[in-house]
Amino acid sequence: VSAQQCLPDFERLDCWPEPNASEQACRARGCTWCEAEIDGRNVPWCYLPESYGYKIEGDVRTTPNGFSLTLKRNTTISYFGNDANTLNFDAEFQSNTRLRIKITDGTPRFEVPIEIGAASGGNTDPLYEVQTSNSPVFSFKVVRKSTGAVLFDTSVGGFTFSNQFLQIATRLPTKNLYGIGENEQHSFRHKFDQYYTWPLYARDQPPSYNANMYGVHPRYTVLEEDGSAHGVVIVNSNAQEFITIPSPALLYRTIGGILDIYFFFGPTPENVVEQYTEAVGRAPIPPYWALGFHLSKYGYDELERMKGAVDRTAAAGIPQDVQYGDIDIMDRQLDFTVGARFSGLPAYVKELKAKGVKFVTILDPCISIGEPAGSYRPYELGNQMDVWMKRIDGTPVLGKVWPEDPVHFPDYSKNSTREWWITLIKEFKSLIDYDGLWIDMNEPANFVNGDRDEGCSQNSINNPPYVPGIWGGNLADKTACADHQIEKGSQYDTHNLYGWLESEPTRAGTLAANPGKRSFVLSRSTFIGSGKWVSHWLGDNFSQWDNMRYSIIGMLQFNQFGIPFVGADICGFINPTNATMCQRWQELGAFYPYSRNHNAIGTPEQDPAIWGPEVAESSRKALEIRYTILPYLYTLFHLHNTRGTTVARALWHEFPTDATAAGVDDQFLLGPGFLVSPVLEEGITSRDAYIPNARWFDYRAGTETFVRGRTVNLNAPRDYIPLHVRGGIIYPTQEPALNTVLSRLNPMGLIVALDDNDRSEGILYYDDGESLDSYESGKYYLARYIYENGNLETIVEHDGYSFMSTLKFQTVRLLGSNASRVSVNGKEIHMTKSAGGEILLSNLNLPANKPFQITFA
Ligand code: MIG
Repeated sequence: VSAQQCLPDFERLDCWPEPNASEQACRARGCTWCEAEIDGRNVPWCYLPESYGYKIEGDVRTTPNGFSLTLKRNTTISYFGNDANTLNFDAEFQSNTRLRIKITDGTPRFEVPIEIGAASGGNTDPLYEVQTSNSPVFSFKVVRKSTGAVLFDTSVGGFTFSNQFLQIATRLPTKNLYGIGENEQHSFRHKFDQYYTWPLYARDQPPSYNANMYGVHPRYTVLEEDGSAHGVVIVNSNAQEFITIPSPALLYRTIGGILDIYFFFGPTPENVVEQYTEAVGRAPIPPYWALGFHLSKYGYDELERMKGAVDRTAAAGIPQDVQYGDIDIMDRQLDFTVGARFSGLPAYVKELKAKGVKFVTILDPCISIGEPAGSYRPYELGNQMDVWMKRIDGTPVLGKVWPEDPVHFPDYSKNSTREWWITLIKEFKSLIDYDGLWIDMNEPANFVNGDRDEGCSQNSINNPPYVPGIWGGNLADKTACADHQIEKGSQYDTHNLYGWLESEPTRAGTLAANPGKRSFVLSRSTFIGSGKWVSHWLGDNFSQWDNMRYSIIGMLQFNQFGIPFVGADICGFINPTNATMCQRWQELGAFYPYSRNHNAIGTPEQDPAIWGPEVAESSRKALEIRYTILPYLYTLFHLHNTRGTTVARALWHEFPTDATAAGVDDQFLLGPGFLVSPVLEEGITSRDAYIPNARWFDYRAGTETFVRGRTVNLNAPRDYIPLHVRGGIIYPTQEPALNTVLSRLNPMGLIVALDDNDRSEGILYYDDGESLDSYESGKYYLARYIYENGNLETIVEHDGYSFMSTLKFQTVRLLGSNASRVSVNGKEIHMTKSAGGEILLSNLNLPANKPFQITFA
């Protein structure tokens, strides 16, 4: 092929994904070989011809909610053999905003055992249409009707459906692509300057560029030209990868299952998450205490050091709601035990709880088989109940993890395992009175590849013809063999579901252990829909400034994945941190939805008080702001639970037509209006920040920013994180305290920030913070606050939480008004106005559950 006839570098669909491409082999496969013009951009030299794929056979069949087609294979090119000759293509218009495209080959193949929730809103007026074409081969387009934008377009080619290699590619309408995880990404918006591969396969893997990490979320959002957004999820649990193609296009490959693709049409970015979580499930509202600050370390080594950290934190006046125990509290790292060095821990946990501090402890899935017969109940009972992952011959898999002796991996897809796990979790409660659980190593992680004694046998499951670009290059790398079995299937199909399958039983266990109370479970490995059971931390990050920066991207991604309760290990996990980094990280981490400082074994302690007064003070001040806005944050979780909206939010979710906002990923919002602009570099005391086009006020001083739609340099001394509130939103607050048991008794307040029309509106959801079904049983308080024409009014929507009557609204901060007089419920009172223009009302003494009216003039 002469150079002129070559497809341009950035439009090629790789025909040789496996190693050792050669011209001869490429041609033998029926593909085109053309050297790339540009080096170093991962351009494939062997690529598919345009006419590759399937042809529609027969007529379109109308189905109750869409249509289906039969496709016949129309190529002799085969990547790895075993191509399906006949496919069924099914388009189901599930609602006006949700489309499902399902492609199967009519043979029994693995399908992810996930429940997808029904779509609301009917399907009589879809925002989209699906067009099919048969020329030169079958392809389909998904089009947004209102704009004509082509959101998905497989005419780019490459469609393949074989036994162990499935592939689909689409053109992208813009380069505003976000999502696909879990990977460490260096920009929230994907880059299109070259081909990038994003492998997805659950792995015990600290954040590293291009590595497949703990969880699997084959999901992305695209922001379209006009600011509309759509989301796509491919429900598949095999080893897989996405490749971004500069044209721009996206290529997806998986090595099993089916192609089951859901589209969510927004049109706003938040609508996309609402629709996605309607399908895959929403997170229940967390216990209130879980929104406080968490402190953890792997390797306290002895109880006294854990106590020291807790005492230091309190002595520095730093709020703390939760203390953690890691595997070093166990007896020789055996689940459900407490070791001798921590024999005082159960009593200490009671002490902590008396002070209002909760305790969360860790569980690994693997169970040691080496304890003397009859002495280790998790193993004995597990054997009795037959709960283990199996080798192909039916004997339990042997792995090597933290316990000294070999381990078995529980098969959480089995009912008996669920019962076994719940029983142990319940019994454990009488050993140690924990409040929540942390499930780690559930990729599942293994220190040897495959079975400890037998390795993995050579077969097409363990050694498939193609392995996506996962680290280690082998499906068994740091985990079980692909042909190891759980009830729901082989690891080949279910590996990525392991943590997801463990999550629901763990949640059920905590619910059984704490009857009537909400569950808190933190999981390392997650999959589509995990948010309805667990929260997530971003894993074993490094104590490095760049890792601090990437944590914002991870947090924003997981909010799009429907797991809003997420954060990174504050100050970093691996390697020693330092005072200046920890100071800045504590300031940032105070605004993660999930705020925990956690640290590896063998590294110096890094709790916020250990660095001396300066870091301690900065941490205290940032966390006190977190605690002040907890009613707002808590309400955001309620809104997530009931509507599916995000908690931590990218700027472009609120300003989708703002081209600059689309690229901002070093700042974020909590909800619609609380803007966090952290310092993410060493040694600087100011930063450039983007202020979208709205009215904004400095959170602390209440002064109006007056800059809008521009980047501005913000002053940020070492002890200070820039925070702004957006006009148009009312933020409910409550005075901070050392923990939420105490802060929940404190006076409440409102921050009323006015928009361009001198209007503002907000919501407060409040309940006892711990009962399982507060909302469902009506035991909550819900009010809307509206400021309009100088009037601040309460609309009590629901008054079902009796304790609310004992709380008082004491302060109102009005930002952006030039009023000079104020009356409360008809009676004029005194107000103060700061130099910066903030109007402050204090000592209001208004019962928090009674409507009030405040009039400004
Ligand atoms: O191989 O339990 O990500 O948070 O401290 C390390 C010990 C095992 C990994 C977790 C980390 C935890 C650590 N675990």
